[in-house]
Amino acid sequence: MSDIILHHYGLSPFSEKVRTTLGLKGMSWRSVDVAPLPPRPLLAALTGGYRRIPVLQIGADIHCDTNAILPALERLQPEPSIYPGGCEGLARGAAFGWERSVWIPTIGVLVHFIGDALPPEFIKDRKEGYLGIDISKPAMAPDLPHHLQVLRAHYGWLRQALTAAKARGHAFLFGQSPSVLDLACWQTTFLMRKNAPPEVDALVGFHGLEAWYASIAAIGHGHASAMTPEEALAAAAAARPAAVAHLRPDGDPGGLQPGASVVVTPDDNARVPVTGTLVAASDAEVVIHRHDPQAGDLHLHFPRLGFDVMPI
Ligand SMILES: N[C@@H](CCC(=O)N[C@@H](CS)C(=O)NCC(=O)O)C(=O)O
Repeated sequence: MSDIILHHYGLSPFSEKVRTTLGLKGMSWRSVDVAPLPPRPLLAALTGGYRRIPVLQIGADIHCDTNAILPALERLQPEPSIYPGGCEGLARGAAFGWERSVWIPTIGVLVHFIGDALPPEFIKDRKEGYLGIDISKPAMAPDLPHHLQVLRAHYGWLRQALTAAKARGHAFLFGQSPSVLDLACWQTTFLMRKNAPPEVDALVGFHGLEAWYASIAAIGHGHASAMTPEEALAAAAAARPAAVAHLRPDGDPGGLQPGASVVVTPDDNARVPVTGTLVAASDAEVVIHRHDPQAGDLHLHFPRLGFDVMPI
């Protein structure tokens, strides 16, 4: 089997969600460190321009967005499942909602504490190429009360759900191992708690969640060995995309047919369009083919949640 290659950087919490899933499943993987700021030319050759981090590569199959990456890892290594107790639909939906709702508020709270240390080029890049908003401390400060309300409301329902789970004898939301929802709630908290001083807990109403947080933090990252971006590109060029066995072969439930030219674009931020030919699609995932002069034939996998797939 081809290596499992993760393109990521240490400070990226969405990457931490993937690293922790690799740890949970006890997997061995290759680690390609990317710069926290573009340009990332060798990665762009694989992704067709999709700019967010992390990206998972398995040979010539490129999985963009953690909502495509975690299901790919689940198919490769089903145990322990990230959908304990058959929670897949509920956990996937709520995880999407959590990340959408708390991402900017989490950044707002973090900037309140560490904003003075952010380099100007980082603030410029995140405004122009990623979030579309100014995340400097003076620009975020007026929204702090609102951001705190959002986080308190979300940690409130998480605490309620975990208390009920504990009463059923579960350590995590749906059972004895973390679900995709636990991992999503955990990763944004990881960004905040790793980088802000301890008083952040009281500010956002994090109390009662410490043991749950610590159990996920203790999972670790599995077995990683370093790989260079050049080696990863060569691995893609030497491989062929895998046949798509997990999606229906008769096209998109919305009517797009295999062979159609499409453009796939995130619907929230870093809205770089990626063009290709539809290979297969379901309500959960779309796979497109593209040819890159350096990397060869590739299949790019995107989740449907959070992406627009349009014919061209
Ligand atoms: N929905 C995406 C979000 C990924 C995301 O926003 N990642 C951040 C890093 S944690 C990012 O790409 N930041 C801009 C960059 O690194 O270029 C996912 O689940 O993978």
